[in-house]
Amino acid sequence: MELPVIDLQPYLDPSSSSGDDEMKRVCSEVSRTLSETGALLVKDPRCSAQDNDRFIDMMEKYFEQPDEVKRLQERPNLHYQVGVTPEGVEVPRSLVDEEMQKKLKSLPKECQPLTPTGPDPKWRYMWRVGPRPSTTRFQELNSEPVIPEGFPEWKETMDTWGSKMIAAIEAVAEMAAIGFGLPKDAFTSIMKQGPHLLAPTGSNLQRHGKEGTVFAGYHYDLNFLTIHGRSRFPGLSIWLRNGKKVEVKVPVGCLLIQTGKQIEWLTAGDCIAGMHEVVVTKRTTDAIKAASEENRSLWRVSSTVSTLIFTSPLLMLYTHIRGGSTAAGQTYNFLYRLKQVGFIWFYLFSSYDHKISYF
Ligand SMILES: O=C(O)CCC(=O)C(=O)O
Ligand SMILES: [Fe+2]
Repeated sequence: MELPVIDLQPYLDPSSSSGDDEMKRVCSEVSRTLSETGALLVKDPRCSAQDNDRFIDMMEKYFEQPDEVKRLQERPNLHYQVGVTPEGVEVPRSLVDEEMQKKLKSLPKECQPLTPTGPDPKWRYMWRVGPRPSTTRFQELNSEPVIPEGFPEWKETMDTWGSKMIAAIEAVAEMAAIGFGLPKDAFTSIMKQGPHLLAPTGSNLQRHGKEGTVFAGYHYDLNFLTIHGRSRFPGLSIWLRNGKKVEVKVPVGCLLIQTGKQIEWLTAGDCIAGMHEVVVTKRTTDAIKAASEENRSLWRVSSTVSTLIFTSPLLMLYTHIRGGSTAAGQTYNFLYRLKQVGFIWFYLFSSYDHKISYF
């Protein structure tokens, strides 16, 4: 299945669009696609392939350094919420969540994810993007950034790419809100000052390039929406709402957006958090071969940006009336809202924020 590519240009510059009806149709396509597939491909004229390349070039250079040099940016006392996370630290949910393991065994064989045997062998770098609140109960989420030595361009490159990706997400979030019949700023107003993260992964294909290696075990992202630029090495597969597994192909110059758990809570299940995994496939090994022949880096870098809803108790709920006006429908709505409040209570008040892992 090919995911549709949504061009954001007419939304960003309405003078180039063909009218209100067309705009509404595109917004409905955005919300419907997010709801049915948990993923969306977009083209944003503000995020060029060159911007993505500049960012990936720098991250390849960073990840190619010896492990002990990278470890100088490790901040385990801040639960890795800034700086580098070495390989072998992030544990995929499917390794520990028994309910998820049962569910995925019920999928048809060809749609089952690969079973991870341990923590993910990928590195990650966490860099906060955008303004932070001046006071916060969530110190780890708002800690000072870590800048590695020898990269004078680091801050500018990270901030530029990060804010461009967030701008793209904001446009999509507005379009999705319109498509869902909500106020245009329903999502963006509660994203302001959120602990958004530029969180690229780095996977060493020279060491772990064997077909079948699981870089990121089956999981969903614990955020509002995730956005990625195109990676130089394929390997990401997503699961559609109907359980079908799809290997994602991101065209050059396009961005991939995925639904996280927060949009599931906020829409009371109109969207569900998109399940995905990153595995070395035949397409990845072909790309490894081509890169080796051309003497290019064998680090697979993802330009992942994770956007989050502001960590404030003022989180709003948007529940659709899904069950209709019958008594059964109303009971369903009530139970769903109760479940949503429970989720959000857990998110805000449990000690879970101290052990946070967004991916
Ligand atoms: O490496 C990728 O392409 C995506 C990794 C991922 O799923 C994540 O960072 O949550
Ligand atoms: Fe993920």
